[in-house]
Parts: sequence; structure tokens; C-alpha cells
Amino acid sequence: MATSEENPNLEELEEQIEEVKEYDASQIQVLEGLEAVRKRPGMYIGSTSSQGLHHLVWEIIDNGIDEALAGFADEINVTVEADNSITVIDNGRGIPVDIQAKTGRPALETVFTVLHAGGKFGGGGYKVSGGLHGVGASVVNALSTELDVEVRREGKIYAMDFKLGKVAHEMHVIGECGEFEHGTKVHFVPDSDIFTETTIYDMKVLTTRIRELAFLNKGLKLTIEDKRSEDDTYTEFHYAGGIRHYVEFLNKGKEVLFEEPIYVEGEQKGIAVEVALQYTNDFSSQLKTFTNNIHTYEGGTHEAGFKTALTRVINDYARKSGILKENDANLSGEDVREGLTAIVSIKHPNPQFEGQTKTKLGNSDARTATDKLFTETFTKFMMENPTVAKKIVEKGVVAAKARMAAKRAREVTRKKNGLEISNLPGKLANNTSKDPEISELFIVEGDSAGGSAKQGRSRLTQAILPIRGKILNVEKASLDRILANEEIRSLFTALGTGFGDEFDVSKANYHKLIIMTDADVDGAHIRTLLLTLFYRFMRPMIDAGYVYIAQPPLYQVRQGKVIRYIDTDEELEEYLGQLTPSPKPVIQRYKGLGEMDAEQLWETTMDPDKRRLLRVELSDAEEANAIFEMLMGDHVGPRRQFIEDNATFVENLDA
Ligand code: 28F
Repeated sequence: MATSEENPNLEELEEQIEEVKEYDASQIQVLEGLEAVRKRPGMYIGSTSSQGLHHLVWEIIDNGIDEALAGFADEINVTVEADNSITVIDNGRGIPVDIQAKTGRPALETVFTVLHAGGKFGGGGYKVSGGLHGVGASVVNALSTELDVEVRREGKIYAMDFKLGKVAHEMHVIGECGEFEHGTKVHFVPDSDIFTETTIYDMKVLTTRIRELAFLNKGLKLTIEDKRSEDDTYTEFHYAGGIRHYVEFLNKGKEVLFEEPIYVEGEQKGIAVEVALQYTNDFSSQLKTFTNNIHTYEGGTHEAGFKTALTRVINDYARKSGILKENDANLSGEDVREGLTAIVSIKHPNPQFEGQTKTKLGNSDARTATDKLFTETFTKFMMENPTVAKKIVEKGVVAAKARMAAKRAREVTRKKNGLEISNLPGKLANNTSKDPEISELFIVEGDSAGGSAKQGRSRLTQAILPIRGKILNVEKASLDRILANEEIRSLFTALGTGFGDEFDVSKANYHKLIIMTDADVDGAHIRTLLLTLFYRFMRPMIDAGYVYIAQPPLYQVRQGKVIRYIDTDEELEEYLGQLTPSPKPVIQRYKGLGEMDAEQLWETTMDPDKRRLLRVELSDAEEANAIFEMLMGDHVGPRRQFIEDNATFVENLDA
């Protein structure tokens, strides 16, 4: 029997047989690969819901974007055809059509039939963009009933058709094109057996992402056309300024601190970094970060690098410029991000995605690159634009104040279930009843009056909270200063209602909140300040009719054993006029509550059977607001006047 060595023809034949075997094996593998995609589509495109359906489009667009990032394409056209199928065209080099030595098949075929083909060819760094699953054209092919490709390259138009991922029509030339004409066109029909929920494309979803891609890839023109309805829609997205325009787009209709977004662009160790930012008057911030066009929802190293750099540069500037003084605390990251709209977009050759949804960048070199490049340019910007720099710092300073106020507010709120004595302010002498309906809280001016009130009260129903007038000087104070006030915090804690958004009048521990101040101008002043506070921060208490003003008498007239308390000078005159001459009446003018002992205070001001309370009525909110504004304002005159005839918006009650 002849051996192959003896017969060269036989050797050739054996080689051919071997090649055929290998080819078959590779083909079987390919088919198995794409079958796997059809068996578990979710593994490759996330889900088979509407989201998965749209994912097919992203995968095909991504390939065009890769071609643009490689510098060979500057336009991508997306069309939703009348039958809900999709066409994507780019003007790149066109997918190579040459027969590959390894497979004996055209490269074009491989791209659409081999899983992960995109990433494996053309060198490690080729595929820069790519969806969450980065699996490319073959997955789209596997999940489409039909997929047709057209490539223009070197003067020829090539076509190839697939059905359910399998070759339906081998690659062939269908015509000629201009010598310099080039590009790739992919048309596919999503398989309704896979996308059982829906095969209808949503223009809003498509448009939003296509617009975003146009922002993220400056200079690249993306178009979207919807041929499904009579009035065919067509939109072009093309932003020379890239993410600068993204920031402007996000800030549309908002008041901005400065006109032109700040823009940073650079490269370090193969990592391209772009940042655009602008401040608005908003309190919230919008920070979107991207890696290779993928929205990194969970942030990661690039985001961390940006945040650190932003905070550091602003604080450094704030110190150098003297806006922050030696003893001032640094602005926090949150402070400097208040009102910020920023886009951070990096391109990384080897991104590592982590986190719950694999949208958190893990590469530590991305942190260093973003921090360094942003710091350099942003520092320079701050130096060269002192007016804008000052605005940015001052916005942060305001935010810091508000943050501290909010912190205090939370502290107050946290203690709102303050029925446990341990939580209640030390100065509060609480009543023993836990029934809010019968519970009264006296806010008493001064420690000595507070002492008398504590002694004289009915312990079951009456709680006493002494306050010091001086500290309560909250007119014109900012919210943070108001909340820094120990007296006010005690008040909210005792009241148990919470603060701000969380204020809940139904949680009030007392249904009578009684202001008890001296019957003089200072007392009226303190009362006004308290009312201002209630109006601004405890409004529902007023609306519920829970706020009262105690009326301590101005005079005590004693004639023998007969004691009479009197509120006004007119009343005093009238009373004295009707008294018989002997014995001589002894008149005491109370300058303050502190001059009354516990018993007197009880009798005249606290005893529910004898006292006269004024209920604070703010039925006309507008008018009240005007009054308060007048009181809070800078004009001393009207305020004085108001204080002097202070009962204008209170109405007599249980007298
Ligand atoms: C509408 C979707 O898919 N565009 C694409 C190219 C260009 C090349 C390429 C794609 C090379 C060997 C794998 C051309 N010339 N649009 C697209 N444009 N793929 S996909 O190469 C793929 C690799 O097989 C391309 C030189 N190098 C690359």
C-alpha cells in the first residue's frame, strides 16, 4: 500500500480532507454558539423585553461608533422601517470582505456568525464602545429572523443575507460604487419568537440614546428616521461641542451661574478624559459619567477622581482667594456639587465593569487620569476666571450653610418621637399626662419666671419650657441660624412634630402651645419672634388653633385682703376711681413675670379657670405673611409699631 510520502497526490488529498474536517468543526462550533444565544438570549442582551429589543440597535450602532472612534466614519443613520425592522448605515471603511486564512470564510461572515468576533479581531484596543454585554453583531444576527448586510469597499457593493443567524445567501457582489465610497449597512428584523413582549421600537428610547451618543462623540453625526407613520420623522444630531452641548441641553430653561460650560479634555496613559460642567441655581446636581459611551450609572473610579478633584480645587481656590478663612471648615463634596451639572466621559482601552448592574468602573488608572487632567485644567480656569470662580465658591458656601441647617433639622426630626423623657430637652418640665388634647406647653420667658411656672403649674396638664429672650433674636436669621438655636431645637423636640417637610401636626404632644412673655415691649418683641418662627416653621399648629398667648397682668392692686389683677392703664384708672378711699390700695406694677411668685403666676396667668388666653389666628394668610415680612424686614419703624399694638392678629379667647 502506498504511503503519502510515496504519493504526493495522496498527501494533498489527506490535507484537503483534514481542512474540510476542521472547517466543519469550526462551523459546528459557530452554529452551536449562535444556538446558545437563541436559547438564552437574556445572557447576551440582558432581557427579551423592550429593553432587549432596543439593545439590538445599540449593538449595531456600537459597531459603527467603533469605526468612527477609529477615525474612519463621521455619520451613522438609523431608520425604523415601516415594518418595525431596523436599518443602520455608517460611512466607515466597510467590514472587510476578504477570505480569512484561518476560517476560509469572508471576514464579513465571521463578524456576523462568530460570538464576540468584534472584540477578538483587529487588535485588543479595537473595540472601544460596546454595550453592556459587548457581544456584537452575531448576537443581533442570532436573534433576527432576517439580517442583511451591504458593504461598500474598493468600488464594489457586497451583500450577504442571514436567517435566524444562519447564512441564507453567501457574500456576493451586487454592484459597483464610487472608488471612494465606503461604509456598512445592516438591516435586521427582530425575531418575534424571541421578543415575545414587543417588537415595536420606541422612538423616545431610540432618540434619547442616539442624541446621547451624539453628545458623547463630538463631531459624529447621528440621524434617526421613523418610516412607520404617514408623516415620516427625521432628526439629525450633530454636536461639534460634544458634552459641552450635553451640559447645556440638561440645563435648558435653568438659570446658570455662568454662560459657557467649563470643558476639560486630555489624555493620560491611553485613557482619554473629557469633562464638561456648569452650575445652575438649583439645589440638586446632575452628574452623569460614561466609559466608552456606556453610562456608568453606578459611577466608579472616574467619577471618584472627578469628585475628589472638584472638591479639592474649589477648596484650594476658596482658601487662596480668602473666601474661606482660616477657621472655616472646608466645603464638602456635596456642597461644591450643589447646582452642578456635569458630564464625565472617558475612553478606556480595557474597562473593568463592576457592581450590581456592571455599570461601575473599577480601573484605578481611570481615577488618577480623571483627577489629574481635571485638576490641571480646572485650576487654570479658576485662576483665569475669578468672577466665575467666586460664584462657584460662594454657591458652595451657601450650600454648606444649608447642609448644616439640614443636619440640625434632621437632629430635631430624629428626636420627634420624644415622648421618652430621655430625649426631651433638659430644661423642659414635662407634664405627666400623655394625652395631647389636655396637654399644654408654656413657653416662658426667662429662667426665674420659668421656675415660678414650674412650681405653680398643674403637673398633669401643664409642661414648662423656659427660654432666654436674648438667644431667641432670630429676626432676619437664616434657616441654619434659626436651627442652631438651642431654644428652638428644644421647642421642636418637646413638641414632637418633626421639622420642615416632615412636620406633622398630628404628632404634636400638646394641643395648646402657650407663649408666656413679659407684658412689656421686650416681651412683645420676643412674642413676635416666636410667632414669626411659628408662622414660618409650625404653620399647621397655628392653622389647627393650637397656638396661644398668655396674658399676665400689668398691675396688682391690693386693698386689704382683696387682690385684683389689671391689664391696662385705662383699666387701672377706672378701677381705682371706683374704689372707696380706705384702706389705701397698694398698687404693684409687674415689670416681668419674674416678679410674680409661683402662686401669683398660677392665679393670674396659668389657671385655666381664671386665665385669659389669646388664640393666635392667622385666617388671612396673605395678610399675616405681609405682617411677618414687615416684621422680618429691615425697616425698624413698622416693626416697632407692630410690637406696640401687638394684638392685631390675635383674637381674644377663653377670657
Ligand atoms: C451599521 C453597522 O458594523 N460597521 C463596521 C467596520 C470596519 C471594520 C471592521 C467593522 C476586521 C476583520 C473583524 C474595516 N477595515 N456598522 C458596522 N465597520 N468591522 S463593523 O473590522 C472587523 C474586523 O474582522 C474594518 C479595516 N479594519 C476594520
